[in-house]
Amino acid sequence: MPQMQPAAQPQPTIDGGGAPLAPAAAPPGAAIEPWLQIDALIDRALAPIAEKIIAGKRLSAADGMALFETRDIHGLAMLANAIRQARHGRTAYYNINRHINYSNICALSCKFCEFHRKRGEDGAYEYSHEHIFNLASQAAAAGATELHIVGGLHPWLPFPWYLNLLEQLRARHPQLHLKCFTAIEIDHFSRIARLPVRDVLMALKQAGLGSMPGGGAEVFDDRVHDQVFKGKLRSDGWLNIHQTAHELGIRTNATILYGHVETRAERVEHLIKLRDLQDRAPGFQCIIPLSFIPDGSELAHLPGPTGLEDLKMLAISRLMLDNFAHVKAFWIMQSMKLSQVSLNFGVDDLDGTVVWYDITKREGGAGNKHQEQTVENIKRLVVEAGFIPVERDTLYRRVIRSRQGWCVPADQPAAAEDPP
Ligand code: V47
Repeated sequence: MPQMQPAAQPQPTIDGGGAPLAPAAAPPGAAIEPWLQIDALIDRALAPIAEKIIAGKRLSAADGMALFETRDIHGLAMLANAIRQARHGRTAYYNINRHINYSNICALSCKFCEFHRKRGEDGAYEYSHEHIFNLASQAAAAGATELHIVGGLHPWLPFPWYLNLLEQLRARHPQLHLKCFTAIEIDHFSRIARLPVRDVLMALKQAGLGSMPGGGAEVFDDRVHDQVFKGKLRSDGWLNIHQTAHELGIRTNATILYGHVETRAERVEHLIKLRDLQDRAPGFQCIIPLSFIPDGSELAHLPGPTGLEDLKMLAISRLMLDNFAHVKAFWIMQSMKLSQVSLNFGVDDLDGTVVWYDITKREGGAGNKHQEQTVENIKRLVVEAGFIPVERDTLYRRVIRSRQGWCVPADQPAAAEDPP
């Protein structure tokens, strides 16, 4: 049993220090081959893709489209699973975390979002620092390793409010990893503080920011942008902010919000843009494909993705993003039942216990935002699916628990690389 010590959080520095990250390299063909039987593919259009995967060759946009068009769902699962298996074996990750959505007051009014409110509007809320500290204390007492903190683009909170929040959280709970603020919020801070994005990120890092979540990416396409989230940061802005974060040694996640007005070709382009950035400036830890939940949004007339489309999106993310270590199913969006199934479609991470989630709720549950998984339930579902549950921290290091608390053994590789 390793000695219990406080988990080593990335040391905040303002110079962006830390070892440069290597891209999470694709596993060699030899590791993949035992899991891929080309003869078992019913859709022969998948055979050349399987050969590319075995040869360690990168998939093209046309391959991505062929994968979306196939009806051979078992063949698709086999391809995605071969990569998952070679990278992670039977491990399925989860974490003990807590989402805190500090305010739903937002300068934007994206059509897909049921969360945003204007000042004074029914249901508008804004947490005080004290309230957030209480939530953080509850999270720490419940054994959480991570706080995931995001909110709307609040029109009048000043930048020091956010810096102060991180500083005080870090002082109170040095062991908790602070994964906070999407690129959209970072862009907003840069405007309100009249500071370049790099300076904003350096100040947040110094205040205690551990990493950035992947939200706000939506779909990297101007047509979709103008139709559904006009006014929001465009794709080049989102990608530049993540690139700057990576250059400063801040790890980030990536998302795609699918199943509304975008085409499959636009999804494939989105994934390729993420893959290109990961080549240029490695630092993404995982992709989280977010299944659009229409309820309560301005797009409530749309049906939202089917279960099969969810599985395809997760599997194709695994296949196209050969330089991403992890694919996460966020059970809030995909449902826990489908997330369990997705472990056999390339997914290796189920995110966390979550507890409260204000942004969306499936099946018309708006109003009741208590959305929690117990560790026992996550483990039960993982084991039933044939995998080994492994608790990770935000940087994908194994967490060891004892009666004294939790720790991450010091000899583990850091984010973006695979644990042994
Ligand atoms: O940015 C908003 C999306 C995102 C809806 O980085 C919706 O570890 C579906 O980014 N239906 C926030 N999605 C969630 C997010 C996230 C979640 C879990 C883990 C991580 C991580 C990141 O949710 C938003 C937006 O893209 N969203 N409305 C909706 N109706």
